[in-house]
This record gives sequence, structure tokens and C-alpha cells, in this order.
Amino acid sequence: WRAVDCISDLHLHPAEPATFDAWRAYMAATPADAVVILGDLFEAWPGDDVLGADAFAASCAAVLREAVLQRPVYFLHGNRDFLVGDGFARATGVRLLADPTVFALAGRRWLLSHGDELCLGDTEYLAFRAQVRAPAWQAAFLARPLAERQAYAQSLRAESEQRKRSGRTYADVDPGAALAWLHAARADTLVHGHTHRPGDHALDGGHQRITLTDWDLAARPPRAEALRLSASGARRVALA
Ligand code: OKV
Ligand code: MN
Repeated sequence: WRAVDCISDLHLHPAEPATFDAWRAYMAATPADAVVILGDLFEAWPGDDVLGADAFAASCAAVLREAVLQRPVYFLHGNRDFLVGDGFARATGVRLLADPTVFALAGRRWLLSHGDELCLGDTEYLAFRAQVRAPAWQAAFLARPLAERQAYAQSLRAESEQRKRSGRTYADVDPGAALAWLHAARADTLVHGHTHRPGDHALDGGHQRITLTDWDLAARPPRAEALRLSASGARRVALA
């Protein structure tokens, strides 16, 4: 591969059609040899059976099915779409990755993650995460009727909107934890999303942490970007 694109935090939702349209256009046209989605592609995901019940989810799957005819598409989970599963992978052709995953490209090792697990200051969220990532919790949750799971997803959305409105802030990635992950993976650069604080950060020992932007085509100015990894390094490609 010569170029691999990373995108994250599109938070696709039927109420934001401009973001969906930009994503669809990007997926059809990117010159990258592979696309890696670093989580929070969807604003909410109540389980893969939503694909048969919800027209918007089905439209997103159709975009992915087209895209994988051109190039492999990889996905790792965000904090919103942690219930994306094997049914989604089968229905779309997208390949699911563990978080974090190392990508070796042109002699460099890139560590790809959503980033939520590294925000050590978000202790309440990390407790929630440990609960909902447990296989037993997921099996019990997915056994409930879809309508009930959709209502739960809606209550989580409302809770996080309320938190935003109240001005409470989220923690950022812990630099020590990021460096520990990089060392364990023998990787040079960490690429992640989640925090919606795009930036390039130098870490000890010549390591680097690159944070992707979220996408919002309805914002002024609009935001959308891919990080293109190649032999010449990492380059931000503006898509809005
Ligand atoms: C995670 C999903 C947001 C899915 C809320 C109690 C309470 C924790 C919370 C923690 C997680 C929201 C608030 C998030 C998943 C969404 C929207 C859709 C799976 C409660 C404990 F009080 F509401 F019950 N959380 N976060 N969604 O990470 O933002 O579809 S979140
Ligand atoms: Mn996130």
C-alpha cells in the first residue's frame, strides 16, 4: 500500500444529512489504497439488527458496500458505536479491528485507536466502558428488543447532549498512557480521534500523537478531514 486514510468521529445521524453526503462522496472518491475508520462513525448504534429496521443505517451500509469494491475498509469501535459487530461486518464487507491496532507502512509503525481508553481522567466514562464492553453485558443487552435498545441509545445521547450544554468538559489523552501504548506496540506515532481536539503532539523519545478532527458539515466553518499516511509521513486532507 502506498497511502492509507484515517477518519473518525463522523457521528453519522439522519438529522445531519450534509455530513452523510460528504462522507459518501469521500468514500467513493478517495485515492487511498485503504480506509481505516477510527470509531464513532455513527452517532448511535443499538445493534446490527438496526440494518434491517432503519433506512439511514441501511444507507450507510450501502456506502460501505460500494467502497469495499474499490479498496479495503477497516473499522475500530468508538464510544458511540461499540455495538457494531460481526453482522455489520458481513453486511458491509468492512473488516473489524481491535483497538489499538498497529499498521506498518513504508517502514513506519502507526498505532491506530479511537482514543477513549487513553482519557484516564474520564473515570465515570471508563467505568461505563468497562461495563458495556463486557461480552456478558453485550449478550444480555442485544437479547432485548430493538426498540428498547434504541430508547437506551437515545437516553445516552440525551445525557451526553446535556453534559455538553452544562459546559462540563471531557479529559484529554493522558500522555504517559499514550507513550506506554506506543512502547508496547513498538510504534512511532499514535493516531486517534474521540477528543474532537485536532492537533499534533510531540511525546518523549521522538514519539508523536496525532488527533483527528470530528466531522460536522453543518458547522460554520464546516469540518471534515482525512489523515493520509504514506511513505512521506502523515498529511491532513481537508474534505470540507
Ligand atoms: C455512548 C451511545 C453516547 C449508543 C449515561 C448513565 C445515563 C453513563 C452514561 C456514558 C456514555 C453517554 C453518557 C455514549 C453510547 C451514546 C449515544 C448513543 C450505544 C447514563 C451512565 F444516565 F444516561 F443513563 N453515559 N456516554 N449510544 O459515551 O457519550 O447508541 S457516551
Ligand atoms: Mn468518541
